[in-house]
Parts: sequence; structure tokens; C-alpha cells
Amino acid sequence: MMTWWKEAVVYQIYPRSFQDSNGDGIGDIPGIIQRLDYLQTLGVDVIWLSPVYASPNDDNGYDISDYEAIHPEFGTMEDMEQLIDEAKERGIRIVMDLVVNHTSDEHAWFQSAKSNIDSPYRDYYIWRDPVNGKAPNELRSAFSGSAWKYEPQTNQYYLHLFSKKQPDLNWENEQMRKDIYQMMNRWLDKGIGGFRMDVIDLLGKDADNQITGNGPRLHEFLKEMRRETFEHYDVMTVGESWVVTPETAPLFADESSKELNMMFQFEHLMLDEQPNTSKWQLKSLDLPEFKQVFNKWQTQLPETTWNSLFWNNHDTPRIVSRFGDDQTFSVESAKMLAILLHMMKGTPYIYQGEEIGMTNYPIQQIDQAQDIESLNLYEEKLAEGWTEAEIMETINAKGRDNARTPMQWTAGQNGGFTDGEPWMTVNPNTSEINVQAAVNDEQSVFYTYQKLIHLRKEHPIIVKGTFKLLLKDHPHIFAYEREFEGETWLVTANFSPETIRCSLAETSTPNIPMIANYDRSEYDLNELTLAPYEAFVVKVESNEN
Ligand code: TEU
Ligand code: CA
Repeated sequence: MMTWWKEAVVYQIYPRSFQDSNGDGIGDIPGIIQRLDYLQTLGVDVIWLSPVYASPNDDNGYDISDYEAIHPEFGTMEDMEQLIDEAKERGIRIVMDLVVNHTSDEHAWFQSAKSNIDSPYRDYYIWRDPVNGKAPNELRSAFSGSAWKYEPQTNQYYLHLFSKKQPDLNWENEQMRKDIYQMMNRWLDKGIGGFRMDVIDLLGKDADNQITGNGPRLHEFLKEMRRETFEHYDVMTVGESWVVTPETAPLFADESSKELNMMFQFEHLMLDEQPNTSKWQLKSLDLPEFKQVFNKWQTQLPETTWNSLFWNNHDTPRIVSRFGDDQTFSVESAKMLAILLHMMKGTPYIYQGEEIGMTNYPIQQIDQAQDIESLNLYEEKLAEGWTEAEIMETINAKGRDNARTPMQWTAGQNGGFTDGEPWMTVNPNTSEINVQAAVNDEQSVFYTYQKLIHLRKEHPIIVKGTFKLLLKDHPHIFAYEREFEGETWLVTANFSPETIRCSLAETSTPNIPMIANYDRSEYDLNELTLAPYEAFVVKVESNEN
């Protein structure tokens, strides 16, 4: 099996917000093509492209109305093919976002199914009779409210685990599965680099028993999908799951399971919320707990199960605003977070703008929100008695719009994202945080990311080394060792705005950093004084020698 994806670094593009090429204020595929040279300079191997398919945009493209058409806002199929080719010329593969838990309600299948109980497509979706005149059960939508919507024309409810405009597909239906596999194969034949699979753990759901993730037939379907599609191509596959654990990850991503190459899991991003509530009930991060979660994923997966590494995607707030300091130490903390993550075991993913330290962009009022999740949440929490201020606080901390403001290319008008009116306001800090400034400044966050990518290519220890957590109870320091073929690297990060003293190892030789975020020529590990958010990586002499 080809395993180039273990050495790869992935860059996620949210196309609506990346680069507009025609002045309509919406990022598009020709815009991405214009920026491929930039991505090549950064050094990434793969682009994960968020959905560009035809869509009414109820959930910004995660509601697909035609899997084999490009949304005209984004361009044409020729543009898409050109993107695949031009990326390939630069050694970059295009991984498509595959959203097959649900379609749009405007997909032809649903249009046929909706009004006609005898349609061959009726059973492509999940329909149930009312129970005592109400929804069949208590299942909830991720975007607030019941997961069932009543259709008067046929007197049944359909299931939607996301918005009402995202009816869930019925994976029990064999013909539906075949249609999906054929669609996937047509994309694979175009030469794409693989699939990022949206909410993949939901496919095997048993709605009647209110089982959504990890349902009874999930792994049967994924094995079948692989056999029928990507097994025959040299591509990478990554499954998104909010519920996967180190115990269940091998079911999806172990070499022996014959399903996917790796999982995209969020456990480390769920620690700033009250346990067993929702991401909206805020809590401050407890560093030992955070380290413990990483430690678990780094050490408990079998040798044959691969993992992914990321801080950000289009659903999560900007990492420098979340776990760093986007005011006083924005550059230092952005670099610290990068170093800490990219030195771990797994395939790193960079979300557009992360490599220049883009930050959250708080809104003042709900009418400035774009995302359906935040808009629905606002209504729900108001009804539950939250104050307006409480709701705005949590939306600004956790809302998905934070990640979706346009890419900041220049200090100029609209950050160089568009010549027109941007679909979403550009963060005014584009005057300082932008690609042009970053590329012209050797000390910028951009060059830390570029160097991390280069180090990964040069040193097999980063891909293959074992992981050992150090100082596990320390409240401010996140430190670990990697070891491979007798070589040991030490990664140390001060996860706080304070100066911290500590001691890490007894070594006689001065330790010269492989990479760091402060300008120091060597580190004395016996007596370290770490500046706010300081991070460094050194090779250490093993004590046994
Ligand atoms: O996200 C899966 C998912 O579970 C999220 O919607 C999650 O509940 C939410 O973002 C937490 O705030 C994927 C996509 O990444 C997301 O953009 C889509 O909205 C969702 O699936 C539905 O397709
Ligand atoms: Ca455009």
C-alpha cells in the first residue's frame, strides 16, 4: 500500500473565503488556481477542498444538490479539472470533501422522493410515520431543534441530523449506495487525490433506536465503499468524526480494517467546554487534561493506525484566539502552537490563514452572523432564557464564522480577497496580518510553518518516532520527546503568557534548536527560563550514552 499521506502536509481551503477572481465577492476555483504558487512556496502536498459542488448553500456547500456539477459561483467543471492539473504540476493533490451522510433537499433524488411515496428514490432517505401526531422520536439536529421534519404531502417525517435542508441518506438502500460509489469513481477518474469524508461515523445510523454515530452497519458500509471505489486508486482518505476514540479509531483506520487511511478527530478541541454539555457551555482549558488527551492519541493507537493533527478547520474558532493570545503575543503563540502540533505523530492539516496567524473576528450583533448553526442557536438559547450577552459571548468564542472570514492576502481593500463586496466582512486586522506582509518578513508565522513542513520532509523521526509526554502535571509547560533509531528530539512549549522556569533533562552539551519561536542560539535544559509562549525543538543526547 502506498503511504505517501503519512509524510504529507494537508492544507484546507474553504473556497468561498479563499480568493475571489471575478469581483462577485465569493471565492472561486480560478482564485484558488491563482494562489497555487503561494501554496507551493508554503510547501504543502495536499489540498483538502471544502465542497464546491452545486448547492443552495443552506450550510455553505455541505448541502449538495448535485455531486457532479460545480456550483456556478465557484466556476465550471473545466475550472475544476484545470485546478486538479495545475495542482498536480506543483506536486499538490486535490482531496475532495465527500458529504454522503445527507444531500440537499434540492437534490433531484429528494425532489422526486419528497412528494411521491412510490418514487424509486423515496427509500434513499429516511421516512417515518408520525407517532401520536408527533415526530417519531427525540433525535435532535446538530443545528438545534428536532431532527425530524414533517412533510404534509405524504404525511411522514424525514430525518435530518443537520439542517432541514439536509435530509439524511438511507445507507440501508443498496441502490443508493451504488449510485454514490459510481459518483465517487467518476471523481476518482478525474485524478483527484482522495476524499475527506464528512461525518463519516453517521452512515450506519439506526434512527429508530436513536443511534447516530457508530451504528450497527457502519463498518460494513465503509468496507464496501472502499472495495467499490478508492481501493483501486492511489489516494488518501480521511474520515471526520466527533465521537471517535483511540479504541474505535482502528475500526476505521487500521491497515487491517480495510476502510480509511486516517481519522480526523476532535477530542483535543472539546476541552474548553463543560463536559457532557455542548461546545456552547464554555470552560477554560486545563493544560494537564489537554496534554493527557494528546498523550492518549499519540500512544494508544496501534502502530498500524494513522492519525491526523490539526488545530483548525472551517467549523472551529481560530487557534491563536482560542488557545494562544491574539493580542500581546499573537506571533509567539501562533508559532508555539504550530511547533507543538507539527512535531507530533500524524498527518498535519493547516486551515487557510492559520499559517499567517489569522484570528477570530468577533461580531456585535446576531444579524452579523452568517452561519446557520449560530443563527439557530441564537433562537434556541433565547427561548431557553439565556441573555443576549451570554449568547453573543459563546458565539464569538465558538461560532464557525470565526474561521470563515475571507483570507487576508494584503493590507489593502478587503485584504486583497475581492475587488467587489465580500460575502463576509474581512477582519480589519488584515492591515497587519496578511500574506504579503508575512512573506516579506523572515520572522513571520508563515516561515515557521514553512520550516516545519521542510523539517518533516528531512527527518523521518517526525513521521515515525515514538512519543513520550514529559512533565505531565505541569500546569504551563507542554513537553514531549520523539525517538527514532537512537535519536531523540525534545519539544518544549510554554503554553502561557508568563515566564516559566523549569528543568527538563541533564545534559552536558549545549542544545542547538532545530526550530524555535524566540531568537536563542542554545538551550540549557537543566535550567530553562521560558519566555511567554516560548517553544523550541532540540536534539538531545540520550542519558544512557
Ligand atoms: O461537520 C460535522 C459536525 O458534526 C459539525 O456540524 C459540528 O456539529 C459543528 O460544526 C460543531 O460546531 C461537518 C462539516 O464539517 C460541517 O461544516 C457541516 O455543517 C456538517 O458536517 C454537515 O455536513
Ligand atoms: Ca467569485
